[in-house]
Amino acid sequence: MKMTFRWYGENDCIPLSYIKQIQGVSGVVTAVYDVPVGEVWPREALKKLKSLCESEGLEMEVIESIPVHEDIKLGLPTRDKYIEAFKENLRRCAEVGVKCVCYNFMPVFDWLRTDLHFKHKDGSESLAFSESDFAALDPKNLRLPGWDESYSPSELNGLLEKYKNVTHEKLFDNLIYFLKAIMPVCAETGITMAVHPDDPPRDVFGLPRIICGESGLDKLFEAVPDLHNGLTLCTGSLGAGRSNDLVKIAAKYAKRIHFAHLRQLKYINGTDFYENGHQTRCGDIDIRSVVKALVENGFVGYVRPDHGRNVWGESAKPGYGLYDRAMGACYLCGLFEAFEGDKK
Ligand code: DNO
Repeated sequence: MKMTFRWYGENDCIPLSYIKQIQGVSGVVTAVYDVPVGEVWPREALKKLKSLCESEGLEMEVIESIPVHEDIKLGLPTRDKYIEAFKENLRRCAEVGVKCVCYNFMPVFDWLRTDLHFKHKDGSESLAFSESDFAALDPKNLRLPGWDESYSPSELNGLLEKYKNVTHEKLFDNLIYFLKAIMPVCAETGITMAVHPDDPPRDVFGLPRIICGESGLDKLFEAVPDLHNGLTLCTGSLGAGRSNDLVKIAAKYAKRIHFAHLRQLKYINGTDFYENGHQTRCGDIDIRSVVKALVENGFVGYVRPDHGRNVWGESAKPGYGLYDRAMGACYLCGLFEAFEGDKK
C-alpha cells in the first residue's frame, strides 16, 4: 500500500510543503486542471507538476482524473478522436512516472452532495446529502465543486438532451468500447485504470449511471478482464448506496483495486447522511473491515484519505481541507500497519 494525498496543483490552498509533513504519505494525487476536457495535456505542465512534487520529496504516481469527454460516453462518431487524445495523455503521464489513472464514466455531472457546509455539534463542517433537498435541485442551475463548470446553460441543456436516447446498456457499451481501445496503451505503459464509482450510485436527473455496485462491477470486469482495467474503491460513493456490501466488494476485487478512497458516512435516517472523520466509530462505513479485507486479499494499490471535515477554523475547499484528511491518513496508516503486520 502507498498512502497518498490529493493535491489540486499550485492553486490548492494546501502547499506540498505541508503535505510532506504528514508522516506515512509518500506521494500526491493530482492532475492538469487548466486544459479543456478532450485535449492533450502539455508535457511541460506534467513535468512542472512532477518537479514540484519531487522538490518536496513526494511522488506523483497517481492522476485523478483524466476526464473522459462526453462524446465518448455518448458514443458519438467523434469519440475516436477523443480516445486518441486520452491515449496520448496516458503516454505522457507514463513519461513522468505515473502508474495509475483514476477516471469516471458519469454522464455530465460528477459527485453530488446537497450541503457543502453541514454543521456538526463540535463546530466542524462537512458535506452532507438530503434526499428532499436533492429532489428540489434543478440540474440546470447547479454549482458544486468537482463539477465541470465550463458549460453555459444552453450547452448544458443541449448535452442533457443528447443523453435522452442513451440507455444504461448503451452507456455500458460505450465504456467497454473506450476501455478496449485504451488497454493496449495501458499494457505498453504499465498504467492501471481505476474507474471511480458513481456518486450517488444511481441515476440522477434522468441520466443513466452504471458503476453503482457489485453487479455493475462484475459486468465491467467480465467484459474487459485485463487487470489494467480496475477500480477506485471509493467507500463514500459506493456507501451512498445502502445495499452495497463494501467489505465484500473490497475482498472480491482486492487485486483489481488499484486505488482506494477511504472515507466515512453517517446516516441520519434511511437516505440522508453527512460525511465524518475517517475512524470506523465515526459512521456507518466499517473502514476497519474494509482495510482488513483489502490487505487479506492481496491489495497492493494506492490509498488516499478522502473527503474530510473542515476543522480548527480552516476554510478550505469543501471536503479537501488539510487537518481532517491528515488525521485520516494517519488513522488509515495505522490500520494498514496492523493488518499488513499480521500478514507477515
Ligand atoms: C470527489 C472525487 C471525485 C473523483 C472523480 C474521479 O471528491 O472523489 O470528484 O475525483 O469522480 O473521476
